[in-house]
Amino acid sequence: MRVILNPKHADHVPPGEWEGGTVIPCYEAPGRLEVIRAALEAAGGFAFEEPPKPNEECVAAVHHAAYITYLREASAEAKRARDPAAKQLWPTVFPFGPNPRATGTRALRGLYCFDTYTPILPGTFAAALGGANAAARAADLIAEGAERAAYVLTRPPGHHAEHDRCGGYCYFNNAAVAAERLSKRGPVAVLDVDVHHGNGTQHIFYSRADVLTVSVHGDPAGLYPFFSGFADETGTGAGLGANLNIPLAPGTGANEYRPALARAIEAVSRFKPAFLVFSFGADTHEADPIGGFKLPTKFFAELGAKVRELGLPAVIVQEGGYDLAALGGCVAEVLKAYSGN
Ligand code: OKP
Ligand code: ZN
Repeated sequence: MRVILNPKHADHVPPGEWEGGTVIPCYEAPGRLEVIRAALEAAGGFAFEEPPKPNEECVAAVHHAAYITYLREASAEAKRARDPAAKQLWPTVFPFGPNPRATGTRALRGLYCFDTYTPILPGTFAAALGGANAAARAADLIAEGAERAAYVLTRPPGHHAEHDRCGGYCYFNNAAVAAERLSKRGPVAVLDVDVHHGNGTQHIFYSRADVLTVSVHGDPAGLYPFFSGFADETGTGAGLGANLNIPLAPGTGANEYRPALARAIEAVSRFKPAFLVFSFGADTHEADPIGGFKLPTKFFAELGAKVRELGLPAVIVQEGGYDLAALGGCVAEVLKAYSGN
């Protein structure tokens, strides 16, 4: 299987995340990508390549132009700063309402971000764009029929990033970039199995009838992102009925997960998509420090095999997964099963 790697991922190294009045260590770190890469190299059968040179066109297709400009300029501002504290841009004010009058940098930081886990650093724009470009490249390989499946090995993740807001460690929505590109050639289903609800992907396609979004995740009543991912969110306008959320209880293990996955796959299959975007997060693993689910490593082979049964050409996009000891093995199991070995 071809692996499209984000060459710029290590430009973005979060110093921590702002939680309840202090900065705590952040699990979303470059080592995540390194352990996945090492596991795939050890497994064999994977060919690594980088996307062509940076290009913003693919993100402009799913994100607000002013948001993209903000991310580019805020990263440049952080790069220019001399004071170490000014090299991390954190939101402090969150403008709300139908017509927020946000123009100055202070207000923009909160206008274009919905939490305090997602700082903008000197390399954030380049790293996020590298991931989006990797997703676009993978989508093109699938759209042209050059491959039946391609894997996007990237961080930071993307599925929480909305049309005009970053959040949940995510800046550009890589899965949405791939889905949008594929949707030019036929209907697309996005299946998101990260333990956290893919609110950004849902948000971007919420009124679209040609892109089905399905997410299986921890109940947002008790898990991040808290404000999105409930079962009654089913789409709007032309997209009504083209969004399915399957929230599961904390502590979900393989026995509870299996029927939920079957329901998700059945919904994808009924939609009769031409392409699949598989947002894969390994933070459902029993050892994950922030997930709260109890899936063992061997379940990930079953997961890959079930998704493969759909028989769809697929872009597989890396989302979360934070236990460095388990992460590589989970990804290898899913991808090996997806390629049928
Ligand atoms: C990103 B992805 C932990 C608080 C939660 C945000 C979680 C973002 C998850 N101290 N922080 O979906 O894996
Ligand atoms: Zn997650």
